[in-house]
Amino acid sequence: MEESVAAFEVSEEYKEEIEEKKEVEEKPQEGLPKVVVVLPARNEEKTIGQCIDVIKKSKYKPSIIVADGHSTDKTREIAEKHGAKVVISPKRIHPGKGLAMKTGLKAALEENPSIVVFMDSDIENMTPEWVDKLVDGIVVDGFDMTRGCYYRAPEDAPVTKLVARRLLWVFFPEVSHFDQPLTGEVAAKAEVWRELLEKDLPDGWGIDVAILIESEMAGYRMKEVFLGFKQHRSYRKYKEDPGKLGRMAEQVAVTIIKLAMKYERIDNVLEIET
Ligand SMILES: Nc1nc2c(ncn2[C@@H]2O[C@H](COP(=O)(O)OP(=O)(O)OP(=O)(O)O)[C@@H](O)[C@H]2O)c(=O)[nH]1
Ligand SMILES: [Mg+2]
Repeated sequence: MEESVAAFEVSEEYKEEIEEKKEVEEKPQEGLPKVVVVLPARNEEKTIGQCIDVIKKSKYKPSIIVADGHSTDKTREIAEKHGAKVVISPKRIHPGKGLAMKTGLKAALEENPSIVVFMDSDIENMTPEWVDKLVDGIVVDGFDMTRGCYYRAPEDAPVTKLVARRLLWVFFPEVSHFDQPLTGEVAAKAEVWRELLEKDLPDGWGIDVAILIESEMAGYRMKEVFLGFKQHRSYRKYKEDPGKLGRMAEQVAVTIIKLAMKYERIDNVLEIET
């Protein structure tokens, strides 16, 4: 019995060879742009490992940073185990998606990438093609920013439907055609992100719509990329009671109004029949 076990033992040399091969496989192919994916996460132990594994399979072989908002579950531990680098927001604030994204973005830019991609870490049905399609939109089609859009359950996305899209129509009609103005799946060239970091982006839920508006006002070329159906954990928390999204609705609305003031659009309200 002992003998047959020994027959299957792998030599040290062979192990080294496998490790070397793995390293090559994990590096992007020559000629492909360097891509970093940032995953903001707060208490996402159920999905973070799977998201990292899926993203690793992208043809762009991205490096992965988890921007943790002081999770109290095993998010950080699992992220590291699955091979992601973990950075933590400098302040424990809630809601803190924006602060986490800015923290993750700074860490990503230190790696000198060509492209940085954000993906939510509560997604249950992500595939490697999500990253591929977003990055292709920049590398192949020449856009500065690509933004994921998807089918969602009919009751999903009340803040998008009732707040973001309506207020964008009032104040920034040039972006009101975007189906998912609050998408968490966004890719852009590193220089675009560097410029956006100068814009004092919000620390909370306002960040996604601020990225959209500021990118439009800076004249960047953006396109939405269809990613299929989005199934995410957060939806289950509010599907019985959309009132749980009150804080998000408030922060998204206030962000749009503040930017309407900044860009002297606030008087647009005078045109709206009430
Ligand atoms: N680091 C950090 N991440 C956060 C925070 N709040 C949310 N996130 C992450 O941001 C991503 C999006 O948050 P969700 O709660 O899923 O909200 P959403 O899907 O954008 O919004 P809905 O479509 O309305 O559910 C998830 O990966 C969260 O873990 C936070 O305070 N800190
Ligand atoms: Mg979600």
